[in-house]
Formats: sequence, structure tokens, C-alpha cells
Amino acid sequence: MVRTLSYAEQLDECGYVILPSILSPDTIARTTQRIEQLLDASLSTAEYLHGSKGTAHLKDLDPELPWIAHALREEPIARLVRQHLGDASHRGITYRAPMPGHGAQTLHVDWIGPVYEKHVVCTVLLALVDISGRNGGTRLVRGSHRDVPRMLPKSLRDRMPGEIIPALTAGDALLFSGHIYHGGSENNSPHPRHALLINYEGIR
Ligand SMILES: O=C(O)CCC(=O)C(=O)O
Repeated sequence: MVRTLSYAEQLDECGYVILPSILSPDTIARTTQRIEQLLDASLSTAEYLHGSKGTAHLKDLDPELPWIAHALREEPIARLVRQHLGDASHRGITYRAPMPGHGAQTLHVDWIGPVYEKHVVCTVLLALVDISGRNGGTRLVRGSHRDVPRMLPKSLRDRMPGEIIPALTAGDALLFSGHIYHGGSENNSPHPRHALLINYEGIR
């Protein structure tokens, strides 16, 4: 009989796992409304317009989105992050939304070392819309968190064997190792790709 891997085993083996329906439709609507208010307030600043390069960013959103901060402290996210990294803290809730025609990133890692004994960093992406390869989904190279040596791609066009873009439904969480090769892809839809990103670091 084939045994289904647990979320923790999937994360360990593949370097990522999809956690379905973490946010309810009501929570998504409430979050999107607050994000839109914050974007309205920041979109016209010179700092924002110069820095954005076609992707809307907001950071330090914990005080603005306390219900999201609460969800991060609940099962299953809190448990999985703890199982994966041990004691860990996150660097604040951020928002990243590539606009149509934007968002492509070179594949990169958030921690240069491969995983020997211990995972050091991971990220939770919370989808506020359905996300796929069409609208700027996250590129991931399955299993690459274990690669030695690390061959860092140099160009947006560089592709690696095993690369995938997982399809997410609005409300799903994508939890991925910061040691896996990953990167945003270009948004080829007519709408922004709304998502929250939370980076965790193990306490050493
Ligand atoms: O937004 C994404 O899909 C991934 C973003 C990312 O990897 C980054 O900003 O470093």
C-alpha cells in the first residue's frame, strides 16, 4: 500500500508543501480590503514609485493584519514551521503583487548553504487569489534544497530541471524551504497577483 506523506515529510523531501484553505473567503476579502487601503496610501510616494519595478510591495503588516498574524500562530503553520526549523521567528508579514507583465525573478535561494543537518530558513506564501504559472506563481525546483554544490542561476531566463509552479487556490498556503531554488515568475494575466509572504528564520 502506498502511504501518503505527511505535510512535514513533503516539506522535508520536496522542499515545499501546499496547505489548503488556510484563509476563509471572508478573511481573504477582509485582508484584500485592508491591503487596498494601504496601497492607496503608499502608491503615490516617490519612494514607492521608484522602488516598485512593476511589483507592489508592502512590509511590516503584522499590526495592520492581526488576524493573519493570528493564523500564523495556529495549526498547521506554526507546528510545521517549528518541526521544520525548530524555534523560529518571522521577519514580518509582507505583501508582494506583480502587476501584469512584471514579477519575473532569477531563481535564487534565501540561504546559500544546502541543508546538511538543519533547515535554517523557510517562507510561507498566503494566496489571496488563485495563483498559477499564468499569473506570476512561484517557481520552485523540487528537491533542490539538498543540492550540493549550489549553482546559482544568473539570468531570468535560466531554467533548472525539476522546476515547477504549483497551482494554488485563493486561501491556500505554500510553505517552502528558503534553501530551495525559487523565484517569482512573470504575471501574464491582466490582474495583479495578490499574495502575502512571511520569511522565517530558525533561532540558532
Ligand atoms: O512572490 C513570489 O512568488 C516569490 C518571491 C520571492 O521569492 C522573493 O521575493 O524572494
